[in-house]
Amino acid sequence: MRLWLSRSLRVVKSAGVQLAPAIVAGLLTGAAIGVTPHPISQKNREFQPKQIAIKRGEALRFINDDGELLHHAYLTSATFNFDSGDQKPDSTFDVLFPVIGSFTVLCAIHPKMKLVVNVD
Ligand SMILES: [Cu+2]
Repeated sequence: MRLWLSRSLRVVKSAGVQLAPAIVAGLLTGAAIGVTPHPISQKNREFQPKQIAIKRGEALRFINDDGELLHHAYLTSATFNFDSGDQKPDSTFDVLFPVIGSFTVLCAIHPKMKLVVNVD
């Protein structure tokens, strides 16, 4: 990884001033895959997106961006569980999905909130 990166950076350096910023941005995005959590909004008492496909080992970031409301994301299944507890406004909660499967995340406070997570 380090070798690949330094070789790529040399390419960026020789690509000239105008092209360099775009290439560097692409490199950073590529390096972040697998570590940057996928954001999940909870505005208006809805998970947004309502469905998401991720790879095993990736994470979701539940953002309470819903004014003064509390949320409380949880998942119960045979292979994987989590429970955020009551989530305060303007806070985030990250969950890494370590197993493959199709999961439904619910909110303990708002029964209509539903998020389907497909992990492969
Ligand atoms: Cu909620």
